[in-house]
Amino acid sequence: MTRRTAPRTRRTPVSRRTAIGSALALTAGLALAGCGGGGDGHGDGKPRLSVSGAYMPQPVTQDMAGAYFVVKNTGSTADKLTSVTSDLSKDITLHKTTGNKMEQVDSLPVPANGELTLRAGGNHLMFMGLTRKPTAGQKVTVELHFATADPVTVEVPVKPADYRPGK
Ligand SMILES: [Cu+2]
Repeated sequence: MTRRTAPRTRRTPVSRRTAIGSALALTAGLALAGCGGGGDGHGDGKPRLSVSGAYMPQPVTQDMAGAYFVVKNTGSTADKLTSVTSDLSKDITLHKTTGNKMEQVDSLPVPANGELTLRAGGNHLMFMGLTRKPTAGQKVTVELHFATADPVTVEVPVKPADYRPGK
């Protein structure tokens, strides 16, 4: 990718060819790392999103609930989570937490070849004015909307209020 791998200092033809060869190998390696093994259309410049680890702690009241998940992007283009819809609430907002203060944001970034993580004490969804009170064992259907990628529908399992992933 960079010229730095092929310095222009005194080179014989043989070593120059070697340097060019390494540069090509490096470029191919980067292209492979960027595709993330996501099937066809490598390098098409689109975000490739998948959602995992979703859960909603059983809300204490019908006033408010939160939800967490991870959005993985194996594409080489960044995206943004811009809104969420669900039949559970007409008022769903995106929040980030800085220190112990949470604030509403217009979007949450999904980096290229990276992840957006929503977790307790960090980024989260906030559902206000619930249409029902979900209980552990049920599922809540939410649709995630992104700036670029198509919407993703997620069946979010409702967990006990004190549930923490990996415990
Ligand atoms: Cu919040």
